Parts: sequence; C-alpha cells; structure tokens
Amino acid sequence: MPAVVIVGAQWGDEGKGKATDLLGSRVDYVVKFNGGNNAGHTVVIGDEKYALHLLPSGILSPGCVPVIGNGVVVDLSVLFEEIDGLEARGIDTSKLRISANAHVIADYNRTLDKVGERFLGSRKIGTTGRGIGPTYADKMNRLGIRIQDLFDTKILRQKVEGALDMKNQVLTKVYNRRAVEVDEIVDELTSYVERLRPMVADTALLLHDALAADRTVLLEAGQATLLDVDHGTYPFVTSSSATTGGACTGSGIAPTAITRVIGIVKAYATRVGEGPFPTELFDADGERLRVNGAEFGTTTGRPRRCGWYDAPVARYAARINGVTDFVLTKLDVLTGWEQIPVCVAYDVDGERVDEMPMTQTGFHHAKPVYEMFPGWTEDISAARTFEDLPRTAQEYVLALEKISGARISTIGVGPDREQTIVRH
Ligand code: 2SA
Ligand code: GDP
Ligand code: MG
Repeated sequence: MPAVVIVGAQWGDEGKGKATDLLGSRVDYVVKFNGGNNAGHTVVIGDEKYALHLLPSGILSPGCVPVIGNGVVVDLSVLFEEIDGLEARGIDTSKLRISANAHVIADYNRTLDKVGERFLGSRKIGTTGRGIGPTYADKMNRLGIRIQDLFDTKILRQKVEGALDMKNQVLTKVYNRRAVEVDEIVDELTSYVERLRPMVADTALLLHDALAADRTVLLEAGQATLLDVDHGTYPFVTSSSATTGGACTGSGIAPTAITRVIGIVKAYATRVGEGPFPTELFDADGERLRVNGAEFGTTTGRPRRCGWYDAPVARYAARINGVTDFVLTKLDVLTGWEQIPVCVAYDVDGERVDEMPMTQTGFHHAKPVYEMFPGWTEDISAARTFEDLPRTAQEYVLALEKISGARISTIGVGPDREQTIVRH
C-alpha cells in the first residue's frame, strides 16, 4: 500500500500541518523525516489550536501512529514538553515511536547555533536558534549523538567527550565562551532515558512492515523545497533534506514505495529568515498580506516576509519533488485585492528566464515578470466546493494550476480543518 509524501513547495509555512491533519484520519502512520523543533505547524480543530514543533502533526489523529524518523534531530527537553502539553489537553501520545538512529540536539549545539549567527553578523542565515545546523554538521562529521547512544552510558560518555574535544576549542577560543563539562551533557541526556525507552524503535523496519501489511504511511516534511540543503537557496537554507528524496533517507522507506507526492503551496509567498525572495513586497501590500494571513513564525514569532505567488518556484518544487498534486492554501487571504500579480518568469540582468536560474547569483538578481489577474471581494471562507468560489477566484486557481506543474487538488479557504475545498 502507498507511502504518501507531503512537502512544502516554497519557503515553509505553507500549511503542511493542516494538510497532514486533514489526511490524518485516512492514514495509519505519520512520519516526520527531517528537521527538528525549528518547524512550526499550526493545526486548528474547531475551537482548539495546536502548535506542533517536534511531534508529527499526525499525533492529533487518534488512529494514527506518529513516528519520528532517523532523519530528525531531537531536542529531548522539547519532546517531553510537547508530549506533556498535548497530554494535558487530552491528546493520547502513547503510540509515538522514535528512531534509534535519530540524532540528539545537545545543549552545546544550541549555544553554537546562536553565537554562530551573531558571529556571522550581516552574513547571518536567520536561523531559529534551535541548534539544528550544528547538530546536522555533527552528524555529517560523525561526531553526532544518537538516541541509541543514550542507553549505554559508557558509549554516551565517550561520544560526548569526543564531541567536546573539538567544541570546547571553538567555544572558548573562537566565541570566548566557557568550556562545557562532559558531565553536564551526560547527566542531562541520561535524565530522559527511562521515559524515552518505550518509544524507541527500529522505525525503518516498523514502516517497512506497515507497508507490507497494506497500511498507509504519510511522510511529512518540515521546512520546504527552497530551504532544502541541496535544492534550496543555499546557504540560506536549513540543514536537512526537506524534499521527497529526504523522505526516503530520513525514514528508511524505499523510493519505489512512494505513490503520491503532495506539494503544499500558498496562494502567495512568504519567507522567514534571510536569503533571496524575488517577489517580496516592501510596501503596504506586503503588510496587508502579513496581517490578513497572520504571517508570524509559529516557533519564533518572527514576522514573515511576504510577496506574490512565484510560479517558477512552484514549477521547480513540482520537478524536484515529483509533485502529483498541489494543495493551494490561504486563498481566502487574497480576498479584497482588485488585481493580483503572479510572477510567471524572471528578468535576470535584462534576460527573460522562465525557470529557477542555475546559480544563486542569478536568483539574487532575478526580478519578477508579473501577469495580473482580476481579484474578488466576496468572503470565500465558507466556500466548500470549487463552484462556491467567485468566478475570478476560480480563474486565479486555474491559472496557477496551468503554470505550476501539477494539478491543484485541494484549496484552503481558512485555517480550520473544515475550511477546505477538495477538487480531486
Ligand atoms: P534553521 O533554524 O537552521 O533551520 O534555520 C535555517 C533557515 O531555515 C528557516 N526555517 C524556517 N522557515 C520557515 N518556517 C520555519 N518554522 C517556523 C514556523 C519558523 C519560525 O513555522 O514559522 O517560527 O520562525 C522554519 N524553520 C527554519 C529559517 O528561517 C532559516 O532561514
Ligand atoms: P506549516 O509550517 O507549513 O505547517 O505552516 P504553519 O502552521 O507554520 O503556517 C501556516 C498558517 O496558516 C497556520 O497558522 C495555519 O493555521 C494557517 N492556514 C493553513 N491553511 C490556511 C488557509 O487555507 N487559510 C488561512 N487563512 N489560514 C490557513
Ligand atoms: Mg511552519
């Protein structure tokens, strides 16, 4: 049976959490396969609003087994804080399974993330400061600490000593900070062991067996295509693989198991953190999108940068991820504009470019070529079928579908589960 992937098609915060939650009742497993508590997914169910960071959004669906895959970096204090917060609100978290191969965010990596950004000054990335980059760097550098290491204190101590040999040099000599003691780290990490023990599993095997038994597995990306470490606007990216390829490496599911890839795309565009963003608006329209769309970071509260829909970005995401269907979110936020500009191509140093430029310099120089579409004034938040939408809103959706590289199967007209139009 199928493995379905959900990915962000822009710079994140497209509404992946809501889309995962919508499918939650129809799937058996929901897997988070990349990133950590840098993510922020808001799910609104009736009067209840949940902000999830480390836990997969599927945790809110009673029948679903939530899984934290090997590709995730886990901050254990955040994990238990989130679990306790949900349990206090009556959500059962007992089915959660965590890969023994997932890496752990140690306190020194949170420190290095924050002081590293300060050190970079104007060249900073605008990270969430959660220790994500340094933890993935340790993973690649083979200095990482994995969930399984916590269950053998001797091994854990050796690994922490190995990591601190290098980290303490950097902390004290480069950043003028105090050295970190091995015991502080070992004591903190081992304090979680007993609570963690029943959750830890060979999640790749678990998911393999689930698929073999005809279960449906949903793989939920954090961040997005343009923030992917390989395919994003490097170096202004996160440090993990946020695209469909990452769904395989970050979970242990084979590419041949994937039958559907759902790209989540906002009806306009936002970005949080630094880096190029051709359609960004610095005027009243940008502020209006931010206010109407409540565009503030779910994790850090930072105001998100806002701009018009960028079709070359959507097409790029469709191509990189193999998107079979788009979910177009936040169409309701565009209500009230007389005309809505859509970026259909770029002008790069005087030349028209129809796809994402090959180089970062090209993308930094890209100026949007806009096509204008007539807007609508009617409130669309109660629309439940495509035909309920005003004609110009329908035309806007059909125009985006034509230029974005995949069909638009679902449309979001509000944050609530119910505020959704399913077309296919
Ligand atoms: P990091 O912390 O190393 O992953 O930061 C690197 C870049 O990745 C961006 N990034 C994000 N962009 C959008 N949304 C994210 N999650 C939160 C949210 C963000 C928040 O849902 O709103 O609350 O600020 C997210 N996580 C990482 C980040 O801005 C850097 O550009
Ligand atoms: P994610 O990181 O992709 O899961 O997205 P976030 O949760 O960070 O940001 C998306 C925000 O938009 C959340 O506050 C959602 O509740 C909200 N949202 C999702 N879909 C819609 C929609 O169709 N309309 C409106 N107005 N809000 C939406
Ligand atoms: Mg988010």
